Amino acid sequence: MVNIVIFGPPGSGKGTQSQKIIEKYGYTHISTGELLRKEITTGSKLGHQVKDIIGRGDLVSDNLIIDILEKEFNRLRDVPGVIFDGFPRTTQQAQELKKILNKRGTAVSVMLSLEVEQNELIKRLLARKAISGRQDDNMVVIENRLVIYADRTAPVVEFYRKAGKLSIIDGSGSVDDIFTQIDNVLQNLSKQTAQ
Ligand code: B4P
Repeated sequence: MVNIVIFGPPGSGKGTQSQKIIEKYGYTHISTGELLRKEITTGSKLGHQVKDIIGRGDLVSDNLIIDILEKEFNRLRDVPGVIFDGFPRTTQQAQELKKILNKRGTAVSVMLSLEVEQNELIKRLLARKAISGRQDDNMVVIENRLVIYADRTAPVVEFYRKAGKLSIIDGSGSVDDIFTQIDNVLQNLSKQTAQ
């Protein structure tokens, strides 16, 4: 089973590139951001708990998100691959993901780290706000999300670098050009697995 961690700052295109991977490879997508937004939309207890946290651009607690992720992952049966989008976002989450996958006899195959300059990230998120109306896509909250990304999330790259799983992707071009880089990495991965 292929396990892809798609990683990068807010607006780096994790969701966009995940859709391209799904179209080509048929992998299952687990986006923790989408799972949380669904809870908010349905007005669940969990949704109420996380609404303000997401609205401020803060991270929800590790315990809460690890629990959500584990339940979602354990629901999957016989899938060829999984894309973890927006998880892990802290080193503790990365350690827990390793344990969750180990229990199923599998491991992270690759981390695709999308690198994009800050001005471009802000431009993309403000453009998305006009279409999606996402509560966390406004200038004040975007700035907080970027600070939190730098402080708490960016160090996760080192975890996967040390494990020899890191693949850096230039996330600044067109959607198709970025996907070409990702596709090359995934094709090499399947060649290695086939050997
Ligand atoms: P997410 O939903 O993961 O929010 P995100 O980081 O902004 O990523 P998203 O997928 O939306 O954006 P993308 O990079 O695809 O999380 C939301 C919140 O949930 C977090 O802030 C946090 O509070 C909470 N949360 C989620 N997971 C958590 C965890 N593990 N631990 C704790 N809290 C957690 O950017 C897409 C935008 O860029 C789109 O508008 C797209 O059209 C555009 N775009 C993409 N590629 C482009 C390109 N090449 N050129 C131009 N535009 C492009």
